[in-house]
Amino acid sequence: MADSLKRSDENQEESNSSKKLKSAPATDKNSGGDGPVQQNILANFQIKSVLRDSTREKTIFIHGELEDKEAIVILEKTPIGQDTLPDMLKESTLELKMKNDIYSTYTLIPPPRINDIKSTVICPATQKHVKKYQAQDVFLVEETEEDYRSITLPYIESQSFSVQWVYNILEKKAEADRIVCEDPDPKTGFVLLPDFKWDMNQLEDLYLIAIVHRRDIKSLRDLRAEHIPLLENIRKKGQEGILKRFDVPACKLRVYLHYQPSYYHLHVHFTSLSHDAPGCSVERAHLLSDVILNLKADPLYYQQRPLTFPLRADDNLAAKFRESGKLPSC
Ligand code: M7G
Repeated sequence: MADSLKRSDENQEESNSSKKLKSAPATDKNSGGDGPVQQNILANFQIKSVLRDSTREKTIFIHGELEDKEAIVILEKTPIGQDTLPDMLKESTLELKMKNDIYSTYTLIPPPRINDIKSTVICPATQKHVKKYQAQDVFLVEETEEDYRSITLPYIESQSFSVQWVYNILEKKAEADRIVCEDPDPKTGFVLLPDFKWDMNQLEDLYLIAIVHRRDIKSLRDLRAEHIPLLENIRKKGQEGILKRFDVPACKLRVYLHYQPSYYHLHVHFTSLSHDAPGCSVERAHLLSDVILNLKADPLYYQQRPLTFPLRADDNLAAKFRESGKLPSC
């Protein structure tokens, strides 16, 4: 049953370890899912502003203060999921909202244990985090090789997000028990683990990331033909690891890189094809298979070709492109 975390008997061992991963306590080394009930730190969260309230994504992004530190809190209504359906239908209370001919609408109030809200806390948050989650106009930019050298690269070097969380994962200082598979090879190796956007409650919104061990590749722009073995290794072992652990075959996975990424340490996104994951649209996502083919056809494809990507109006990189006359001030 591919659309559920339930798996076949021969995969039961991995299934158990996947459940263990969910029920492990949330410590620094170990930040797995259904951990012990914690003191509700959010009770003291002082709301400053709602950055974005997406009714489509059923997600609200809030900026505020937590223990005198700037913080972002993201609250997301989780998908219902097929596994909880029977309990939900049996155990909920139902309030009639309206009835007209054959049509009726209700508010269904499920019991708390199947009514969870995925909550992400970033604290201390920087101004850049605040901007990342704020609703904004977006513009497309076409970046040439020269633009990358003179505008984007200096920007990345001066003000990109810290990738300390990435190093913590690679050095097993955080999320160590969430690792799905790892290849330790310093040149072609990587760590595959659940993305923090995925609560691991159901496979419908499966989302993992493969983070490379080597630290010299910032993004798609740095990829050359010499990196093909690394990329092929990530694709092959990443797909195998996901099949083994979650029983989801390669043909149901969308495997891609972002350009521009938020974090400039090479990583690859693995999402369920059925999930409309944030950032999987054509202006930002580059399918790993296409990237490999492009590099085989032209070893310097990503160094020399103009690359198009979206930028938010208030992004500092957008300001740099505007200053260079590359982005209209509309
Ligand atoms: P990206 O393409 O650099 O940027 O992807 P995006 O966030 O705009 O998509 C980085 C990916 O890493 C995203 O999918 C994040 O959700 C994920 N991510 C970010 N952080 C800080 C963490 C983390 O601490 N742990 C895990 N597991 N994933 C993270």
